[in-house]
Amino acid sequence: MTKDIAVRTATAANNPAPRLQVWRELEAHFEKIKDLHLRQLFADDPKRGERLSAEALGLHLDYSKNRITDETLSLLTKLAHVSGLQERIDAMFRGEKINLTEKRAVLHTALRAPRNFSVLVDGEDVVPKVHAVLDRMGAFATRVRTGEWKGHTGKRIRNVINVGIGGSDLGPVMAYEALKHYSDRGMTFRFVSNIDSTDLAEAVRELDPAETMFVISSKTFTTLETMTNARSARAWLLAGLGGDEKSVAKHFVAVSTNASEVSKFGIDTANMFEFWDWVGGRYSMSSAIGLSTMVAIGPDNFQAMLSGLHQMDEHFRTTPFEHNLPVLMGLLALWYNDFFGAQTVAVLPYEQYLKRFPAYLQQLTMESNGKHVTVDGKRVAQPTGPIYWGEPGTNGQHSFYQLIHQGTRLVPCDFIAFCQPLNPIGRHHDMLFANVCAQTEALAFGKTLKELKAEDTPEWLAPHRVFEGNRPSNTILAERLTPETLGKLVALYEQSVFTQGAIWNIDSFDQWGVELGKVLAQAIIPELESKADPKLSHDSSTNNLISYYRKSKETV
Ligand code: G6Q
Repeated sequence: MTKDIAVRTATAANNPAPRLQVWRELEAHFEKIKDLHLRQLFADDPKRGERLSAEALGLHLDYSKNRITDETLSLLTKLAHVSGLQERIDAMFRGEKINLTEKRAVLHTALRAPRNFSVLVDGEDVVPKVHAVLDRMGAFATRVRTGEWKGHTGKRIRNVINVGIGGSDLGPVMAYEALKHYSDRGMTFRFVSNIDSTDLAEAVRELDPAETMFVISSKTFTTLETMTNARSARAWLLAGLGGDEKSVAKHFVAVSTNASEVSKFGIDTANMFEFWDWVGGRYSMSSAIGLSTMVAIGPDNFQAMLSGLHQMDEHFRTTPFEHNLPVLMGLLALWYNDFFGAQTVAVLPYEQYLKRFPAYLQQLTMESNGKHVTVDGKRVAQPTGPIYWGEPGTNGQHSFYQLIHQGTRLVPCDFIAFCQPLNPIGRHHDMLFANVCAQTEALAFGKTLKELKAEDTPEWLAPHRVFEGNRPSNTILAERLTPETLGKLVALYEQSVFTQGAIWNIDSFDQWGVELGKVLAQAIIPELESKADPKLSHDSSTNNLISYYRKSKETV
């Protein structure tokens, strides 16, 4: 599809008149209910907790502790309809080039489609290609895991280091940490992303090069950080293995869309795992970028994760908005962002293995929806992309929850919890789960001055101890954290991001905002490294910083 046709499709689906009309209705509705307290909403409807929850694919979403009424939900779903959300969903799954500024299809959903599916990109069914790569990854992962793949000296590989950044790092490291319980504990997995040499130095520390494999993960295979780290990793390996260039083939594999750059680097393309330009970096953990995850947890567990992703994709594609988990979550995030003026969403997993999940979500949500213009290049009319952040519970309770409970800002929260622990010890899990319930209860209902007085709290202290409540939260529950459940959770957030982006009518799949800094850095590197004093022509602040650094370097 050409850009013009694509723009027309997108704007036709987003005919501004009905959208604006519903937006006005929502504004009027917001004025009516903005001060309504969750205490009141629950008192008026004793069954609210059961009524305002949705169940799908083994995930339970309790959204009753949100500052909404039935009318809010019906207006929000109406907004989704008039914004052309369903048309956009269909266009994405059909392989249309909905990433308009990069003229690309957006088909991470094809990466987890079963073999019998068919997804056309420019007339070609991509599902057979996807499965061919998955099969090669499976065979490779099995060879490494069983020790059949030997390093240059004949030793088996025990350490795998993924070298990548952004989308080629955050998904793999999050998935590895999340599914560590299922990983091969006889092996070590590390992740290097930062161009700060400390990252690589610490990752290879105490490792035997003869037992170490590097997975160089880069869609473009030109990214400064990844290629610099890859070259230094190569030097480390050669230094440890007597400088024999032939060793590279046994200790380096590549995941990329760019075969010619892979081969220029010296990696045999027989050891390259391919993906395609219709996979965005932050949506790539289910592509070959997941190779290190697959080596860690094995092909069957990786398949289970893909199945979870696919199930949620299908739920998103086919379920009426009123019962559609990603749509509901997307609409609620938009409600707080655009009507209550909330600037952030806290994601609070009560599961230690999900410790990197908030960091992963930061890229997914903020790189996708941190946009200031619509698909047709006009300034957006509403704030877009809330800031996502978080930490695993219960740690957060002893630090930043104070602000969420008693501060002056509204911070909608997503609590994520599991009914069964992966490492049961004594009463830990009941205590953990009690904290989830207690926090959402305290946030919603708080503690009034009257209640404090009834407890004989001294008058001077009482205001400090008041919890106003009315702080909204979602609670997402699942039985236990499995590869399949992780897949469902990831797709839940991916598609919630899609929902929000579709309503704002923005391109959630480009990331021009990361480009400018990269270009400027390329100009500054030679100014830091040149022997002769460079002629600096930046602003006075940047010039000063460069001079300060150069002076410090001279003293070393
Ligand atoms: C994600 C972005 C970005 C990308 C990195 C790494 O959507 O595109 O985070 O993943 O810049 O890029 P390469 O994989 O090309 O090295």
